[in-house]
Amino acid sequence: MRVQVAIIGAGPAGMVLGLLLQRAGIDAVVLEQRSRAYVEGRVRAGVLEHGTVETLRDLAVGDRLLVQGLVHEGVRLAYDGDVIRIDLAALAGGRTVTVYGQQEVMRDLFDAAEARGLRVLFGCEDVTLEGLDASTATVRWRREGEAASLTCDFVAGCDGQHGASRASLPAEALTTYEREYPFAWLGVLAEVPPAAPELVYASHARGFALASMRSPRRSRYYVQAPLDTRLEDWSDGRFWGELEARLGPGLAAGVERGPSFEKSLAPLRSAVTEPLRFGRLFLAGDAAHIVPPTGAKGMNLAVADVRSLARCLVEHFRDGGEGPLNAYGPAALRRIWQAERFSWWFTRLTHRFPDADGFDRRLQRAEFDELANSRAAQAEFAANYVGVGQD
Ligand code: RFL
Ligand code: PHB
Repeated sequence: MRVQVAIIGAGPAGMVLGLLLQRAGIDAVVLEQRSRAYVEGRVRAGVLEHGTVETLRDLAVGDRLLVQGLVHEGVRLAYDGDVIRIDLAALAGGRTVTVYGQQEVMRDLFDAAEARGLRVLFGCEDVTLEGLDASTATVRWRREGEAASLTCDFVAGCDGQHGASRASLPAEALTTYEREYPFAWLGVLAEVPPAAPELVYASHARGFALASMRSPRRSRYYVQAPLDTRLEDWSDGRFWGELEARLGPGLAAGVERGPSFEKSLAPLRSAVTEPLRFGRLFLAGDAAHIVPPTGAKGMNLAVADVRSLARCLVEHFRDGGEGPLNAYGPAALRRIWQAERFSWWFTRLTHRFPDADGFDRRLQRAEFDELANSRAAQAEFAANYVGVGQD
């Protein structure tokens, strides 16, 4: 098989890129290690930035999103039970965010790929890349026990945090800048109405909590927990009790308890790998960077990356030359570092760090008060939350 672009990974980055390239008449194939059911079943992101919604609409995969997505014009922050509301729409020029689960996004993308004939090969194991510094790259894999390969002009590494693309490069070609956080998020899904009509990010002496949702009848809640947390130690009763304590009495009154049907632990990490291009390989999405989920940026950054990458590849195939190919990384990295900065700052503001003392706690409070009282601080928060700099 010979294609113009081989895309490794069928997460949000790989699938949006595949559909964008296909629309531009570029021959692309997506190689995914797992099954469609597995990728669609992963409970992950919930908040789509304005720019992500626009991209999905523009790709004509937004019909269900426009009907079922919950448009949020504001978001709430709580500090030891005191609550402020950031009016995103008023402060960010009418831009809002939309609550729509990543599982739903994936279903829409896979349905569109199937309907439009974009080739997505699931169950591709042992993917290896060769010839990234030659004139043609080769991708090899095994599927249902059979060895297979293709040649291509470019490879898009969209295979997430633990994928094969980045790992296949010589260590000296890349630098990873990173921060690990000494805690994780324990998340649950429950078939109960959300505690509040908008998301609540809560900082409390006991630790961080987040009240989110998937629909008017389905809630998604998180509490900060130690990295070595064992899920079996967290009964539903313990989870609800901890969540309510951290949200504070006002918000806790709105929490409806119910059985959880999903419980998971996600460690927090910030990381960026540079550069984003190595010869014929481009990195995009979680394969290139990780943000802690506090800013809800991960999937949005992945979509923003591939929107830029698609534009650069289309320009290259149309006009030739290296210019567009070299433009991708630097522009994407500026946007990525803005999201890294915001996610790191917001994590630091809202989480309890094990080595923090009274001084740190008072600084957090002062920063929260600044957000409560300063329209300028709120405007900066709103601009970052709805998404900065779609290039
Ligand atoms: P993905 O989604 O990880 O997809 C990569 C795909 O590549 C496949 N793969 C391989 N395929 C072939 N060969 C290999 N060797 C391969 N290795 C891996 C994988 O099976 C997978 O299908 O990366 P992508 O496309 O870059 O998308 C990134 C987003 O999924 C991620 O950033 C978000 O889920 C992060 N995230 C959030 N993002 C938001 O924008 N808003 C949120 O509210 C939000 N909340 C979250 C989150 C992530 C969380 N966790 C679990 C880390 C909340 C949580 C708890
Ligand atoms: C979610 O609903 O899963 C969610 C919402 C906001 C975040 C992270 C996750 O910042």
